Amino acid sequence: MARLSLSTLSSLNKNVHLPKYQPENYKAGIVHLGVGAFHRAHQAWYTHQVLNQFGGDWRITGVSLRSAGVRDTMAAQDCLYTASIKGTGGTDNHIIGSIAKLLVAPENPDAVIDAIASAQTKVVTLTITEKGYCLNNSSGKLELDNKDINFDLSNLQSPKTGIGYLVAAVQKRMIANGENLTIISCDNLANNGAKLEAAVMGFAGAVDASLAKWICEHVSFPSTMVDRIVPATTADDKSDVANAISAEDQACVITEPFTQWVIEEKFAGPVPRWDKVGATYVNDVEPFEDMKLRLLNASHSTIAYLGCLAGYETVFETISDPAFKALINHMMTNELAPTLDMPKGFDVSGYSSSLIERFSNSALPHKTRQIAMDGSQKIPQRILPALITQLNTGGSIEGLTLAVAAWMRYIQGHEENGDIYMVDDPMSETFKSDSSLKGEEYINAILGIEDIFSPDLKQNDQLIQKLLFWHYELQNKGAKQTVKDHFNK
Ligand code: CS2
Repeated sequence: MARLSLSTLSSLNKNVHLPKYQPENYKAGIVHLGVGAFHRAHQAWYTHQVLNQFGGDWRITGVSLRSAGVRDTMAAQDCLYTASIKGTGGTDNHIIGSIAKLLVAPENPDAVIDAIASAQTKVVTLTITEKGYCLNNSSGKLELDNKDINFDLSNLQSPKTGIGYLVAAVQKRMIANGENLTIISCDNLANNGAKLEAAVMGFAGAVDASLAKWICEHVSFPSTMVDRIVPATTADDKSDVANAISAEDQACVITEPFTQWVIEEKFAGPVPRWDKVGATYVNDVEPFEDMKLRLLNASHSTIAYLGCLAGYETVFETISDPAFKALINHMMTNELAPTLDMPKGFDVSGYSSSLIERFSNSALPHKTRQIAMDGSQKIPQRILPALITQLNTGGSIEGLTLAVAAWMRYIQGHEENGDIYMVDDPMSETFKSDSSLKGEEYINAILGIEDIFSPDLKQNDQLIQKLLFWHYELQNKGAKQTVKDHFNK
């Protein structure tokens, strides 16, 4: 079977949606750091829709910060790939042409710095995951003693981190052309724009005060809320896509019909008309970001940890268990929604029901283990803010504490039947050193990790007692029975 490429586009299956533009007619105007599946199904999807409707020099130069895998795969198919959209009503395949080329940072750091510095680039977008920001959890400042940041500060010509690249490139831009730049974080962090700005300013301040001043005046960091469920692509997905489009595609992404992008309207220069193709520009993203992190991502992480312990492989399988569905409904209604402050008239309960429907999409197997990774970075974003509010206001904390206890149990690295698995988390070594502790000692040790929990939480007796209760329930009965006994109303 031929490989998907510009020259095979015309021979694809008739029902495939092709780009309505000639990709090679448009230049790049965006640089994206972190060209994983999420980017290809989200920001690159929106930009593709802009090109479909309006054209323009808005294609994307994608940057892989570590490995050459995505570049090698995509270069072999002229950077084209399929977004395969799977709903319960069937699958729709779209060929996306918005990515112009890919760079692999360690191979050629100058090319990445030059691409961002170039006056042709108006916008930089990022999906570098929570851990890519290198911020201290309690001070909110850049961790200058983080080993990669430390390396970058003395090796600005060939940095390792996304933050190092941004500062090196913006410095070059300031000298080369002085053009404004909009840098958009697309990671699942509350106030992601402000966080990115804090990281960049922290780094720039350590390099040169006049650079920090220039950034204040010429670079903007809008906050965003990004949403689309994108499971990791499997070999079966690739073969389904090949059959559906009649060409081999090693870079395809599988996603759901739903997609949302809310962007703070704080642009330093031109941006694509993403708002004409489904994105929303608003003055204040925070309520939307909080809503998505707390209702979607907190539920996702709860499903991931309890689902993994219960032996459920996918979100769909987990939510199909009535007791788990009851737990998630209870959390959304009684523990998460009450902590939100949404614009008047916004239908939070409609949003929650639509999430249950999205989790129940049987056509999209989303692995609980995929969501379970990096919990040390996700729990503080997704679960703790609502938990703290509920503790302060005397609200229900049953589900939230069960979620935290399940995560604490998950990071011990063994199944309920004793089988060992790898805990994929930047703090896995810390967890390992605590994993032999028992009961209250274990709970206190994990609660004492200040990179995750603020110090007052480990003094909170109500919290400790609840976590301990769930810890013993999970240990004695297992996750399935625990959820059944307490939530199957
Ligand atoms: C998921 C998210 O892997 C995870 O942690 O919770 O990637 C989730 O699918 C997206 O945020 C949905 O927009």
